[in-house]
Parts: sequence; C-alpha cells; structure tokens
Amino acid sequence: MSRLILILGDQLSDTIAALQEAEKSSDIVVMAEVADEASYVPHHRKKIAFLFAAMRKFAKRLQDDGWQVAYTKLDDPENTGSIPGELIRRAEEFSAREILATELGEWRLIEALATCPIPVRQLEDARFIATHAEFETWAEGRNELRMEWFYRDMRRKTGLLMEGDKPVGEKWNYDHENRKSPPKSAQFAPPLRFAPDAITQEVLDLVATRFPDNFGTLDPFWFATTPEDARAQLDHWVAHNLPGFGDYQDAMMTGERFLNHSILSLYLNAGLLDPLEVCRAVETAWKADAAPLNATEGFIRQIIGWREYIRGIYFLEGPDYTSRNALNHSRKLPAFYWGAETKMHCLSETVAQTREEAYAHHIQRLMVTGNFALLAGIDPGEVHEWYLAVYADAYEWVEAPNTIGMSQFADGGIVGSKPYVSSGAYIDRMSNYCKSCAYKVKDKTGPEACPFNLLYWHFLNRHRDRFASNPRMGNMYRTWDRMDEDRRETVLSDADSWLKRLDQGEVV
Ligand code: FAD
Ligand code: DLZ
Ligand code: SF4
Repeated sequence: MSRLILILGDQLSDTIAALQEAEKSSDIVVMAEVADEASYVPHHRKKIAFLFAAMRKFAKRLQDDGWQVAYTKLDDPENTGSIPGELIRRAEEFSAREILATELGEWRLIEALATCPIPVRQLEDARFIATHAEFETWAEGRNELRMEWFYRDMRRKTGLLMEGDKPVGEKWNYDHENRKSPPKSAQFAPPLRFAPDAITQEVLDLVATRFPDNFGTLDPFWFATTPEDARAQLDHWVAHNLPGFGDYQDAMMTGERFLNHSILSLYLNAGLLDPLEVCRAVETAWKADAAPLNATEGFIRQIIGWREYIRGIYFLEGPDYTSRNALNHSRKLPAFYWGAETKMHCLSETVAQTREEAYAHHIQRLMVTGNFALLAGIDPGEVHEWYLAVYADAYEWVEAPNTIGMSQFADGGIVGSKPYVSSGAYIDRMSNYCKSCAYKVKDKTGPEACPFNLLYWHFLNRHRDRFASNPRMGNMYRTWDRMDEDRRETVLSDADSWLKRLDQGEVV
C-alpha cells in the first residue's frame, strides 16, 4: 500500500521529515502549484515565480534520485486548486490510504488539512532548532517572553560561539556595537544574480500570464532556485559582507538596497538552506579570523535567536494571533504601500525597492513602513496582509509575529516590551533618505514638517493611558509634557490635518 508524502512550497529540503520517513520504492511524493496558495494574499509576482521554479527543480531532483513524484502544475486542467483537493485526487489515483506530512507553517492550512478525509500523519519540522515542546517549556510561567533569554538557551543547545557553558568573548550579545550610521562611500558586494534557466523562464511566463495585476515586477529575476545556488550566495556573502554585517545592520541608503545584508531569508524559509548549516559557515569564518565577533554573533543571533523565537511565538499564541488589534487601529492602508505616489522619500524608496526586489531589510520593514503604519494608526490586519504578500521570504509563521507583534504592537506587548516608534530623527540618523525628501526632517510643525515628527507625538498622546507608565517610555512623555501647551496643540492639529489629507487620498 503506497502512502502520499506531501511536500509544500516552503519544504524544499532533502532532509525534510516526511521524506526521511518515506519509502522510495512504494510512496508517492505529492507536490502541487495551486490557486489557493497562490492567492490567499496577492503575493508579489517574484515570490510566486521563485517558489514555483524552486518547487519544479526540487521535484526533478527527487525524480532523478528515483522517487515517484506526482507534481501538479498550476495550469494542469485536472488541478483542483487546493492542497487538500490535490491530496484527495492523488489518493484516488494511487489508492493511497495515508498521508505523511511535515507540520505546516500556517494555521489556515493546518485547519484545511484537518478536514481532509484521508488520515494525515504530521511530523515535527526538524529544520528548526527548538521543538514546540521546548519553546512551550521555556515560555511557561514567564511574565515576559524576551528573546534574549531564549537565545542563550539556543546557544547552549547548538554550542555555537560557546566555550563550555560560557559565551565566547564572555558576552552573549554585541548589539551595542552594531548600530553605525551609513558609511560615506559604498563598500558592499551585491548579492549573486542567477540568470533564469529554461525551467525558471517557463515559470516566469506562467506567472506573467496568470498574475498580470499582482504587485511587483518580474524582471530582472535573479533569485537562486536550487540549494547549490543558494549555498553559493551564502559563501559569497560570508566572504564579502559578513565582516561588516554588524556595523551597518541598521543603516539605510538611497540606491543601496542590500548593504551588508545576507539576502538568505527567502532561501532559508523555502528550505533551500539549512539554518544550522548557515550558522556553522559563519562561525567557521570567525574561527578563521575572516569575520569579527560582533558581526558573527549578530548574525547567529538573528537565526537561532530571532527566527526561532518568532516561530515559537506564532505557534504558542494560536490561530487568532493575526486578528489581534490591541491599540484599536482602523485606518486603511494607504495606496502608496502599493506604489502610489508619496512625498515621503523614505517610504517611496522602500516601496519602490520592495516592488522591484520583493525584498527590504529589517530596519526598512520595521522603522519605515512599519513605523509609519503604527504612527498613523493603520489597521494591523491590513498591514499584516501587505507584509505577507510583498516579500519573497514571507510565510505566516515568520511574518505575523514580526508584523502584528514586533512592528504594530497589536499583540499588546508579547513580542516587544514597547512599541517601535520613532520620529524622523531616527530615520535621518540611520539613512541618507531625508536629504532627498520634500519634507524637512528638522521641522517639527508647519507645512513642510516631516510627517513622522507630527505623528510620533500624535501616537504617544492618543495612547497615553496605555504607555505613560511604561518605564521604557517615561522619557518620551516627559519630553512631551515639557513642551509648552501652544506647541503641543500645534503639533496635534498639524498631525490631524495631515492625516485628514491622507484619508482624502491627497498625495502626501
Ligand atoms: P539579514 O539581515 O541578513 O539577517 C539574517 C537572517 O536572520 C535572515 O535571513 C533571517 O532568516 C533571520 N532574521 C533576522 N531577523 C529576523 C526576524 N525578526 N524574524 C525572523 N528571522 C529573522 N523575515 C522573514 O524571513 N519573513 C518575513 O515574512 C518577515 N517579515 C517581517 C515583517 C516585519 C514587519 C519585520 C519588521 C521583519 C520581518 N522579517 C521577516 C524579519 C527580517 O526583516 C527579515 O528576516 C530580513 O530582512 C531578511 O533579510 P536578510 O536575509 O537579508 O536578513
Ligand atoms: C506561498 C506559496 C505559494 C505562492 N504557492 C504555493 C503552491 O502553489 N503550492 C505549495 O505547496 N505552496 C505554496 N506556497 C507556500 C505555502 O503557502 C506554505 O507552504 C504555507 O503557507 C505554509 O507555510
Ligand atoms: Fe522620511 Fe521624514 Fe526623512 Fe522625509 S524627512 S525621508 S518623510 S523621515
């Protein structure tokens, strides 16, 4: 009796649990490009093309290795349009009575699969360092789920950057060395660009035809779509950009889209790279004196700390997490998030890059698009759907805690102890955006005042009841309270009129 082995678009790893347990001689691997997955949000066209090309190449590798793979292309006339539909169809075709799956990364799909009439056995996803049970045990009984404490456990568990039970260099975290402003001259090696082969080109044509109105340009398409090419990007980045990773991790520069960032998240999340393998490559470079400790620790923390912690939160908090709205924000997402004109250079630059690359780095996501949405009181559900759609690395398990939690404070403070809000001064310090902006970052009120300056105080003022007693925000409220009353009134009325113009659809 054959079984079906389900492999999803973000499970493209040779070591994925369901394949490890499968019998090559009798089981059938099921992979499917389906309308449901391609449309639960209006994904960026590069994201769809990346996944379909990587899926097709993964299926071919398995076939070349002797597996029987039932692969459904999007335009197959028999395609039922959903993962459960494809499983039912393939179960009939192959008389299969059981499905073996690796646990899925989204509650929506977990719930859909639960309705499948054929028994599904789900295996834990061993690509992650912490199991669900470990995260639950760590979280149990704690008042605050701070990443830093969890991260230390992951260092101990993996042995990365450890000397016995002590961190190398005697410090766990070198973040305070990682916040330099952008350098005067560029010194970054751009990510490797992989020319589309015949399989990728066929997918690009398909996506161009089937998703003509989705956000995002398809050309040039340069993502890696195989583990070998993803590994080449890792090696290239370690050799050229890892040494400066820590220093400029928070910097933003007009025209410099990637800086020292690794551009590995899309490969990690789809399964083309293994997180531990990536961390070991980085640790090896440090051991060979090819990278400083602040960069090495900073990067490893992102993967075994943040990435694992964020996943733990998603599964701990449950299916209602994405609908949380602790601050009761309800404004509609402005059209400039989808490319309409705005006079705010930081936003137009970040969105233009997002449209062309399906990529923006962490500080652009957190302190430009995220910061603006939070200050302006945008509905966090709409913000969440935008992030889930526009980035090539976005799957709900990783996107939602970053957006709903870290960026929008809509979970009421589970991921962050205070909201990530800033005035224009932060963006000015960490970028060169303000130099090319129609607004003046130094203006706090008046027609040319940077909107971040106005909205920052507006946000603090309207959420005073919630945040004034937060010890990490006391200084902000003291500064606000020290301003004379006329000035505070002017700030608030300028912010209200700016928001009114935004709501009326003016170019702001
Ligand atoms: P680098 O800067 O080179 O970092 C190295 C790696 O660390 C990344 O590849 C990633 O795997 C990991 N990492 C770093 N920070 C985080 C984090 N906060 N959460 C999880 N992993 C992290 N990341 C995603 O992978 N998918 C998302 O959908 C996603 N949505 C986000 C939404 C918002 C609002 C914010 C603020 C952040 C989001 N992030 C998301 C986290 C982070 O922005 C990206 O992981 C990072 O920008 C990817 O680029 P990179 O590979 O060049 O990362
Ligand atoms: C994101 C995505 C897209 C666009 N298309 C598919 C698809 O056609 N088939 C598939 O198996 N997976 C796809 N994915 C990834 C899934 O949405 C992802 O596996 C779930 O959201 C769980 O993380
Ligand atoms: Fe952004 Fe304000 Fe700077 Fe303009 S002045 S780029 S709106 S922070």
